[in-house]
Amino acid sequence: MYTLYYLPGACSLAIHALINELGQEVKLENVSVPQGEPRSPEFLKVNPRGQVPVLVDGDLVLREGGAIINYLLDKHNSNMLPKSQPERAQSLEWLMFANATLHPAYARMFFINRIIKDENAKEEAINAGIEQINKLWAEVDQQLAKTKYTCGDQITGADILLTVIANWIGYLPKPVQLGDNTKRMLKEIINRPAFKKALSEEKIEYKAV
Ligand SMILES: N[C@@H](CCC(=O)N[C@@H](CS)C(=O)NCC(=O)O)C(=O)O
Repeated sequence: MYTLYYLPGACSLAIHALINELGQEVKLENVSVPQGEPRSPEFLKVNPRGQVPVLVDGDLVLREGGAIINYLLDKHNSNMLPKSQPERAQSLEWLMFANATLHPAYARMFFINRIIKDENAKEEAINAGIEQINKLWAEVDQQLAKTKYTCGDQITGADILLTVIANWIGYLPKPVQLGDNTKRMLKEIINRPAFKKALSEEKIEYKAV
């Protein structure tokens, strides 16, 4: 059985939903602590960065979401990681887009109040950051105007992670714009039984669509 260290609604929700998609059993470890308090010493031993997701599979401990998604889909021979090229490379490109480009763009906005104290500088940084996020979602929307999912007719891990990130609206200082094609895909994914189960197990409401 897998163990997944998670924070409700965080990027770890994508791993949780994928484990459900794959029909695998998982022991869920919620690492939430009251605001301002450090993570538990037990969890910091598992991940000194104190971040989720962490997946434990026997002796293997993985601490990066993109690697965990790739590992799970590959191990279980899932169609959500295409077998042939160029689809496989494109699915990894979209996964990295979600994990390494869109996710950090959100993270910069989450911590802005802590980092910038000057109000004018903060306003400028927020406007620039939200504009960047809107541009990234516009890229997703342009792709989804052509294809059902980011990589064509087959849903991939990237689509699940994008669906999780889109729901972080409540943590942003200003609203972001999601296009109609994006909303269409999000609605479809949140109605998948595996995604619904993960939301309900983490007691998370989906508010992006
Ligand atoms: N590069 C890491 C980043 C993980 C990350 O930023 N996790 C966030 C949740 S989405 C987290 O644990 N935040 C709490 C914290 O940093 O203390 C990955 O993609 O797995």
